[in-house]
Amino acid sequence: MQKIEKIIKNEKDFLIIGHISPDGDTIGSGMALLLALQKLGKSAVFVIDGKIPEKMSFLMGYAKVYTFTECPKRNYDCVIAVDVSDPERMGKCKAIFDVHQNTIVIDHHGTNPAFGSYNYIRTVGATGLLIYRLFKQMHIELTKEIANLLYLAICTDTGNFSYSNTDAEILYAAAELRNAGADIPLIIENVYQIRSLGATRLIGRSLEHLILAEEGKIALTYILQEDFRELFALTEDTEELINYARAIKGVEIAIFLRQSEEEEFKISFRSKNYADVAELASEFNGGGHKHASGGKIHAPLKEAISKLLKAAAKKL
Ligand SMILES: [Mn+2]
Repeated sequence: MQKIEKIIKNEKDFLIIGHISPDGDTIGSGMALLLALQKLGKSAVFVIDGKIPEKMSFLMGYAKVYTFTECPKRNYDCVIAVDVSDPERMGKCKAIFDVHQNTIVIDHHGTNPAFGSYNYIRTVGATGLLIYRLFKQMHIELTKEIANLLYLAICTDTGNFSYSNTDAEILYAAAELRNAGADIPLIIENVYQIRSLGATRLIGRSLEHLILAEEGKIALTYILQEDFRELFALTEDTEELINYARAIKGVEIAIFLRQSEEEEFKISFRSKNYADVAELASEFNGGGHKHASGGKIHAPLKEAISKLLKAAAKKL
């Protein structure tokens, strides 16, 4: 971290890259870092190859998040990837990262191959906590804006402080962010308590598709492209669907498939107690954490389901 601190102090022009299918952690961490760098008198740009979820747009007034196409293509002094578990997760922005000599990776995924010139990788609850540590180390003031962004980052990646990654340090950080002005009711209302009509309808559809296997220890569900069209729902509306499968009593592994093309599915995995779904995801072009991971599969629906159920059964 000291080397990273030095680079941040010395360099002047930064590009921050978040991950595709952006979540609260990558958005909150990246934007907090952006504001901090600007406060230090640096110039900085934050880019994500992907759409900011509607429910997080309430914090987007603080600064601009560039799309890949809009992103100013200049010779940055340093490129920083936040919450990016592997280079592919940068989408089109990977091309910018790849050709740069001075790169930093700040991330909390255990499967991260440490692909930066400098890497600050610790398996903690959220990348937001690593950014928080960095700010403490550098005596960067937690403004109300930064507090809101880091709170968003850590609360979303800990399931609003309910997953097993919720440790004392992250709770202390949350307390300090609250002290610094984090508007918890505003954040929770937007992120957890308002649901679009499309997302509400998708819950019903995904439960109609529910499949249980291995005596109820595996639950699988899916949403097809036609479901999105029929229910006027968006890709981002699927995010919490896997939780309904995971919540079923007796389920250890939950699997959710989202059809991205005719014979292609994005997969989410969750486990409750002992199953390692990071390992499971690595068999399906993906990775992540022990209890939450993702991947993809290229196959017709029926074949995808049977392959997934078979592979998941081995992790029980
Ligand atoms: Mn994260």
